[in-house]
Amino acid sequence: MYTLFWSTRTAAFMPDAVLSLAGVAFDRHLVKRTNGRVDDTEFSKISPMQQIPALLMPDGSVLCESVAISLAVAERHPEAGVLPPAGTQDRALVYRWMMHMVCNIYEPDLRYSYSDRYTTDPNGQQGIKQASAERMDRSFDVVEAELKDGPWFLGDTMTVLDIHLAAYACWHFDTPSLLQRTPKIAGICTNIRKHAVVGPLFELYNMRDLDFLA
Ligand SMILES: N[C@@H](CCC(=O)N[C@@H](CS)C(=O)NCC(=O)O)C(=O)O
Repeated sequence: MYTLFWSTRTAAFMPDAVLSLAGVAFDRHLVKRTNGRVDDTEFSKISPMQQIPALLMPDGSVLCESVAISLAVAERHPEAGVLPPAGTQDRALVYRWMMHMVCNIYEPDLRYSYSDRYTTDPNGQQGIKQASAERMDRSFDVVEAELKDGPWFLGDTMTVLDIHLAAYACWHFDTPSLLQRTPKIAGICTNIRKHAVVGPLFELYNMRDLDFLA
C-alpha cells in the first residue's frame, strides 16, 4: 500500500491524480503546516527537505520530488494511461516539459511564495517576488507558444503534463489574467477540471482557481 504525504494546495495534487487514475489503493497522510510552512518534526524523517509531497512505497522506501513521484507512479502503473511509451518522441517531450515546468514555473512560484528564503537582504523580498513573477509568466508563455491544437498538451491523449500544467496554473498569483493571455493553456485547464477522476481532486486540494472556467 502507498502512503502519500499531502496537504491542500501542494504538489501532492499531481501524484495523487496519477495514483487515482491508476485505481491503486493508497492512504493520504496530512502533513501539518503553519502559515503555509511545514511544521511537523516527524515529517523530516520522511522528507529531508521537509517538502510536500513524499510517497511511502509499498516496499517501505520513500520517494520525494513531485516530478519524480508522478513519473515513477505513471511508469509502475501504465493503467493510469498518462505516460507515452518508453523510447517514443512523446515520452521525450514529457521529460522536456516536466523539466521546463518544474524549473521555470514551479521553482519561481516557490521563490514568489517563500521569498524570504531566497535573500539575506531584509529589503530584497519585493525584488525577488517581481523577478519570479516575470520568470513564471515568460515560462508559461513558452508553453503556450509550443502547444498545438489540443485538446491536451501532447494532442489527443491526456498525460502527466496536463496534470502538472493545470496545478501550476492554479498556483499562479493571478490565474484569470494568466489564462486570458494563454487560451491554449486555458483549454487544457478546462478539460482537466471536467475530468471524471482528476476533477474532484481540485476540491479536495482546495484548488478552486479554475472554477471560473466552467
Ligand atoms: N521540488 C519539490 C518542491 C516541493 C515543495 O516546495 N512543496 C511545497 C508545497 S507545494 C512545500 O512543501 N512547502 C512547505 C514548506 O516549504 O515549508 C517538489 O517538486 O516536490
